[in-house]
Parts: sequence; C-alpha cells; structure tokens
Amino acid sequence: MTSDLPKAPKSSEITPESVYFNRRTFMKAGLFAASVAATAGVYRQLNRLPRATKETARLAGLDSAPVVDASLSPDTVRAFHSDETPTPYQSITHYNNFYEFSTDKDGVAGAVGDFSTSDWKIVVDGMVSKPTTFDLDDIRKVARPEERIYRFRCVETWSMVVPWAGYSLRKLLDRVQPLSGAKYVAFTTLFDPSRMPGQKSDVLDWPYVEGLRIDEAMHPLTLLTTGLYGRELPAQDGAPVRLIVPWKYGFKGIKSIVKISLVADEPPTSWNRYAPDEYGFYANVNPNHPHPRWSQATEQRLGESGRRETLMFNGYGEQVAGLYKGMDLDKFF
Ligand SMILES: Nc1nc2c(c(=O)[nH]1)N[C@H]1C(S)=C(S)[C@@H](COP(=O)(O)O)O[C@H]1N2
Ligand SMILES: [Mo]
Repeated sequence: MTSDLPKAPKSSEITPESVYFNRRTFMKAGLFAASVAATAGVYRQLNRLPRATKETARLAGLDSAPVVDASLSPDTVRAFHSDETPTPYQSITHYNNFYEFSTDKDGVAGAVGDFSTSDWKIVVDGMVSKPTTFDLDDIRKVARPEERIYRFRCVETWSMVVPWAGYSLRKLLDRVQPLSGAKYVAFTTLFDPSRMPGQKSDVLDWPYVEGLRIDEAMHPLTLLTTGLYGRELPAQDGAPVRLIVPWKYGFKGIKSIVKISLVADEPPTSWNRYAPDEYGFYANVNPNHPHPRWSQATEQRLGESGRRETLMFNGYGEQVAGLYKGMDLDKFF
C-alpha cells in the first residue's frame, strides 16, 4: 500500500512471525491480564515501561482521580472502559497510519524524528459565540483527562484495544458555545511539510481533514485525546491532540489537530475525497457493509493470530445506534 489506504493485510503480514501479530506476546498478555485488573501497574509489566514520572502523568492529565459525571447514563459510563486486554504499547506505537510521515505502517515511528509540539495552537471557530485559540495549557484546563479504554478498528481490518487519555470533545465545544446553525464539526491536521515530510508527496490532498455531525461530535464517547497508556500521546499516534471516535473506522480519528470549525454543511473528509465509493463520511464500523475490495465481517486484533468477528458500531451500538435512527446505514456508509 503506497498511495492507498486500501488492501486488507496480506496473510504474510499477519502471520505469527510478525511482531504485531505475535502469538506468544498475546498469550503472555492474556494470561497476565486474566489474573490482574487493567491498571497502570499492569501496563508497566505488560509493556516493560518505566513508571510514568509525575511530569509525564501530569502532561497526560492523569495526575488525579477521575471525576464522575452524574449527567451520564450508566450505559455510557460502562463503554468508557473495556475488560479486554489492552494491546501492548509497543504495537500501538509502532504500527501506525499517519501519511504525513510515512505510508508504511511499520515506518511511521521511525519517521517522526523530533517532531515538536511546542507552541501548538488549536483554533476553534466558525458558527460559535466565542471563537477561541487554545494553547496546550488551555486545552488541559478545559477538563481533566480521563482514561478511556476503547476498541479501535481500522477500515483495513486490523484492530486493537487502547487505553487513551482525554476528555469528551463536547467539553471543548461547550466552551465556545456553538450557535444553533452549527450542524457539523470540521477538523484539520497541521500542514507543515518541513515537519511532516510525507506532505511533500501527493498521496493525499493536504492538510488531512475530517468531520462529524454535531450530535456525533457532542456524544460523550467522542474523545479529544491527549494521552496513551498514562503518558503523553507519542507523535506517531497524533500528538499533541487527536480525535478518537470508537464506533467509527480509525480514519475518522484525525491526528495532530490545529483547527476545529463549527459549520452548517457536511465538510469534506480526506479519504472520502480520495475514494468516495470506498470511504463514506459516516464510516461507522459495520460488518454487514463490505468495503468494495474486501469484507468487513472479521478483523485481526494486533497480538492475535486468528480473526474475530467485527461488531456493529464496533460494539458501541447500545450507546450510539440512536444517532442513526431512520438512516439507511448501507447508503450512508
Ligand atoms: N492526520 C492524519 N490522521 C490520521 C491518519 C493520517 O494518515 N493522517 N490516519 C488515520 C487512520 S487510517 C488510522 S487507522 C488511524 C491510526 O491511528 P494510530 O496510528 O494511532 O493507530 O489514524 C487516522 N488519523
Ligand atoms: Mo485506518
């Protein structure tokens, strides 16, 4: 896959020889997780990570206990965590899609170099009462990041379980007070070919753009993501701030965001523009709607050797199916 998100992993890429689909790693992780709850301590042992320093924990926003939001239903709160074994940190950070750096999933981590996020700004504008430019300190002050352990499903059929850190995007949107005419939210990645060398090639139209309907953006599961495994988000996973929408295919999770605009009309999205028959605006995980070139019925969890069945809405139907009542999910794929 050079100029294309397309093809499902070849079986040669997903044999147990591959470090990302290593059976022994999975079995070790599985046995270990069976006996202990998923805590930071478990992560360290699973991944042989040094204990996060106070500073890295503060930057990831995990320095204090999570706040219980009484306005959320128990069904929603339950979806914030998963009992499934988290995918090892090494895999999450060394098997990436981030075309601004490389189209080679194994090559992104090595291509990010010393990508710096200092002086980062995120402009939130458009149809809002209070257009605001946030720096990273401002972003951290909007709300305390929480850990969210979500399933993640790439449209190419690989998947993982990830302990992200962040807070519901709606907390940021509430700050700028969307106007009633705002029906969609448009997101934009940094454009700077000197720092993102993949942007010197024309594999995609730069900058990468994505979008959500306003009710999707306001859903409590939609995560403004600032951390991974209790530490800052690494560059290859979309530092300093990315989007995670766990019931949608991974490409909706736009990385390294510099702009969030509230708009009246459905905004263009990078992969839809590239191949409109293959990648829809909605991109809800749907095992019954095949990609034109491969089935979406099953997936390959990083670390496992077999395939498992893909779940409608990636298993978050109870929380989000109501957003799509009356919509033909095959037509609006
Ligand atoms: N800006 C930007 N965001 C992006 C991408 C990209 O190439 N550029 N790739 C998308 C795709 S296809 C996937 S599957 C996820 C991968 O996230 P990960 O590398 O952290 O697993 O990021 C998404 N966000
Ligand atoms: Mo993807």
